[in-house]
Amino acid sequence: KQSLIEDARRERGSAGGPAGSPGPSRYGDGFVFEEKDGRVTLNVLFALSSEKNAGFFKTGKIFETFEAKLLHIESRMGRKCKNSTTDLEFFMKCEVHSSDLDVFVNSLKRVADDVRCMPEEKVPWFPRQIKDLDRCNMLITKFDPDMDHDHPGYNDPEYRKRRAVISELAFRYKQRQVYQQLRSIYPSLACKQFLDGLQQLEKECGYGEDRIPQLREVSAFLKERTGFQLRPVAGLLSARDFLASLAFRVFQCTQYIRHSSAPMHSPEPDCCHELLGHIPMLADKEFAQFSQEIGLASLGVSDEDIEKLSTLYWFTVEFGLCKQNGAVKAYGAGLLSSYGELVYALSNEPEYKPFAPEETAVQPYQDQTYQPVYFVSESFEDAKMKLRKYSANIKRPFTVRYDPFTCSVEVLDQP
Ligand code: HBI
Ligand code: NLE
Ligand code: FE
Repeated sequence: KQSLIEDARRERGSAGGPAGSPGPSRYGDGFVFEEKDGRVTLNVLFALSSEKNAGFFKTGKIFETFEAKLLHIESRMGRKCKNSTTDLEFFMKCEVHSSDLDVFVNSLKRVADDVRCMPEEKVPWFPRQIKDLDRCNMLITKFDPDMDHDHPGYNDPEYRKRRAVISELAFRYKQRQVYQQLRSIYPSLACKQFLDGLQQLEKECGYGEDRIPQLREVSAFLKERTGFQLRPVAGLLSARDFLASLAFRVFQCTQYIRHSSAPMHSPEPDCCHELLGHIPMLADKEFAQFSQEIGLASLGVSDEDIEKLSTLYWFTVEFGLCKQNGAVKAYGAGLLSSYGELVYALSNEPEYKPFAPEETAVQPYQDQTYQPVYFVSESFEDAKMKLRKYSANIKRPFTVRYDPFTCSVEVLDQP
């Protein structure tokens, strides 16, 4: 694990002093240090594992040897390393002879870990955008139950463990990454219907990088556009149950979010997938109609037909590509919610086949990682028509009809 200080500083990208200032001096990391009367002021960051605390006194010796003038010192508990010892992290501001800079830092590197050295910043870094707050993560540990002997929880290991789990979550919180990254590539890679839907959602439904909208508000939005409504579901449903809900214009939505260590792809559906992948498409009238038809076609059919329908659903609603204005665009939700796969699918790497329901329905698919093959339809409308025709031809000893007034399915036995 990287130390927090390093993390924060590196991301902040500390810059050197302005070029052309009196006698700039360089240190190996490429920073420019401002020299004044033969001395430079620098910030040094380093970590010492708690097992070898003696290291601290060794660093002290180095400061002494180089006649460093200490200006400021902070220390704090670092995060647990892999070997489960805890680092103590130090932050020191000091002044040394310019000519000693290299040797000084290298000496420190011999006794401490994660040594980083950078010039004193003229103006302290500060956040410019809400997303920069991800980097405002410098903790003050004065009242931390791990550090403060007087803390009521100091002697309660269970309490401290729980606190540590919660802290870890807070540290990993990267609020806007998924939305921002995807949003930036949609205009060039997503189909028109999707872009229209997303724009409406941003305008009228509070979509944006700052918040994850509630199921209830998105459901109300969709209901007004296309009559679709959302209901919460705990996880992956059987294909039969999942498709059946579409017959009623009900879309089953997961509530949880993908793990923050893999924001760009998740093999299972999560709220990013539902909200960014599916919802904008379900705001399109024709697409909504088409989704309900797949649902109606699935009611009461054999397991083999469910398997085929769900494969078709997979290569269209989830991973479908279509031509638009001479270019290939994505309309599948599984693509539109995964930065990694969206870029991959529209690169030269994967194989493309023309969408043809009979063939597509028996294509083996991949649900762990990116698809090796995608089906491209001549147009968005073409995919809908072909799939509609396929669905209508599935044999059943009865027909079904949806009654929108009672929101129920009528079953008519065939003579
Ligand atoms: N369940 N919750 C949920 N979300 C899905 O997207 C989903 C599912 N179960 C099955 C499934 N998708 C696929 O098999 C489709 O191809 C039907
Ligand atoms: N791979 C998609 C994503 O990362 O959002 C989810 C696919 C769910 C079928
Ligand atoms: Fe999905």
